Amino acid sequence: MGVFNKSDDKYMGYLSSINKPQDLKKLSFDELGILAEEIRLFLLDSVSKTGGHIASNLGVVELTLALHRVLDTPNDKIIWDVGHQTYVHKILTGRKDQFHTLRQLDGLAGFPKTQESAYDAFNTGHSSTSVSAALGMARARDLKGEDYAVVAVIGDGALTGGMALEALNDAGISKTNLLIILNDNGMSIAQNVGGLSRYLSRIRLRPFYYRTRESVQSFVDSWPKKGKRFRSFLHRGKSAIKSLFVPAMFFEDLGLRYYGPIDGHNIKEMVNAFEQAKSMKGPVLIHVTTVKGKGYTFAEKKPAAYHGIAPFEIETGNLKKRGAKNYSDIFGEKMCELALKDERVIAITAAMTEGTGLADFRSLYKNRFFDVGIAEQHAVTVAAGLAMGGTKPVVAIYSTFLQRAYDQILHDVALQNLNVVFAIDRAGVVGDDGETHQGIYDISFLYTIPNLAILSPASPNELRAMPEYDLTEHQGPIAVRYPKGSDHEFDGSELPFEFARGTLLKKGEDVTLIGIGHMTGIALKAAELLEKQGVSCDVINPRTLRPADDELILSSAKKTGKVFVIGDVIKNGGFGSYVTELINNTGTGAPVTVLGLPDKGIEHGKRELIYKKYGLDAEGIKKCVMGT
Ligand SMILES: Cc1ncc(C[n+]2csc(CCOP(=O)(O)OP(=O)(O)O)c2C)c(N)n1
Repeated sequence: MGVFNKSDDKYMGYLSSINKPQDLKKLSFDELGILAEEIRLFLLDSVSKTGGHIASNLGVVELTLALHRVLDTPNDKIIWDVGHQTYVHKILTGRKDQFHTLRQLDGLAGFPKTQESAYDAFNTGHSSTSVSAALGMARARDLKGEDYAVVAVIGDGALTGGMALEALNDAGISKTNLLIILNDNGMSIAQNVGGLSRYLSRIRLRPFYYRTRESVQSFVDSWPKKGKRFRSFLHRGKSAIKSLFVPAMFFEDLGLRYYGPIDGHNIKEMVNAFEQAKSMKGPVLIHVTTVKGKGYTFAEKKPAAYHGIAPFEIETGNLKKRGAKNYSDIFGEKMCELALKDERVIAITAAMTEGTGLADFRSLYKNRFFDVGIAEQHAVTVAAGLAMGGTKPVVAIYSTFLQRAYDQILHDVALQNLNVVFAIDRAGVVGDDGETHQGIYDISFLYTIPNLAILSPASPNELRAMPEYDLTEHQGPIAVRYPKGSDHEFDGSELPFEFARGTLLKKGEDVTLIGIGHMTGIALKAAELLEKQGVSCDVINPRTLRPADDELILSSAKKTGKVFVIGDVIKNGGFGSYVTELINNTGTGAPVTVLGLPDKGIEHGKRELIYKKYGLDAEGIKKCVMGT
């Protein structure tokens, strides 16, 4: 299918009359098919302006229509795994008119939010949680004697996360009524990986319809049940026959009824299957196959590039603005350089090759690159094993997803003081993706982990020296955390990197400003504003947050008598707390103010607007220092 013609408004008829899911029940299957095309146009028109997860949403248009056609939401509950594919659901559940505000401050969130709509049954953002949440909700329903359907929609990518398998293991023996829709497009963000993914591809190639399963089941069930040896022989025979005809024995053997694969772009077929499943007892898994990016040529051809995308031109598929070289690019370049010099250097990603800048590394060093799937915990312990085996592993994970692997960092890496490098991308406020994706907790939780050093560059260029130090000189685990994008107010790369040494970027008498990572540049800007008010500032770039440059911090605190630690991270328990304790314990007497984010979820919106809202822009810092 080609690029849609935006001016073709013959398609806008049905969508304008859909304000709630019940409105879908009036439409025929043909009309639903036309509505699906209208929704695609609407999605493209809107997401090309706001940016967002276009490819996954184009892929689930028919699936979402079929679900809402069959279910009685919000009484029935849908839990969307990751939740990046809920745009169609939002459009159908009364949020069409606000859709242009998607991912903007005070606008619609890019993920399900129970606070936003009664139709959003559970908040998601991190992968592989849907089956657990759905099972819990189904159990609560049963215990309370209530009656509604609970449905988890999980992608094949999300199925590679350990939690999803833990949940299937539990759901299989649960006997509770639970519907799991496996939305299989063969893709995670990029091509899906691993044995489970290969297993699903094999099933996709054997498209037996769900009716076959029923007939095979009743056929084998009709066999006689007498005699012990005969029974055991029959049991083996039944399994063999079933495995010939029922494609997904894995799910069946876990205790789930499996139906599929079903064409996830055929509304009628899905509606029939969902209706049957709704009336069944026990946990049921329906496997639907979809095409990521469906209907928009560019996204179908390059689904990874259109997974999460900045504003783009519909006609060409090109981004409206190309950014400068960002932190992830520089990290990726540096990794390639270091791998060339030392063949022990290994890169590990948990399904984020492109996002973490490792695509070139993957091409150049295939044998030393591991995409482990959406499995952050496993990624970290694999790294521990690789370090134990004498290689030099670097695990690149977004700050927010590293939360998953807290115990693996502590138990498997840090307590054994292994040489594992953690490249923590998207640290700090991430902006559009919002609450579930903010990288604002890492310093605080990493500060509790023994033996772990933490670095934080103030600019993309300042990052250059850090992986080199980590891989050639450092002994023990080390994390380098850096933000999204390329924005920075100050370069700093000309100052050579020295472990555990900060740099004094500006000398003053009245106050000390310490900026964490790229907040250093914003602190410098605040210092300029403060100079105009007659307040002169020491500005420190700490670079190593742990072990910190105590000497530099204390000497400045003694001189100015007033310290401000500024970070786009939560205030509690991190570097700000460390500096406060340091100064208190050494009797310097300088009051320390920590400027950061409050102890609550931080919403979505452009990063600058979030900074402004929480007083973390230069003006906000100036005001805080002046006490105005
Ligand atoms: C714990 C965690 N790690 C990484 C991600 C980033 N991420 C978002 S969507 C996605 C791929 C999901 O693939 P799939 O479930 O198949 O959904 P699709 O987009 O293909 O529909 C990844 C890796 C995440 N959301 N959560």
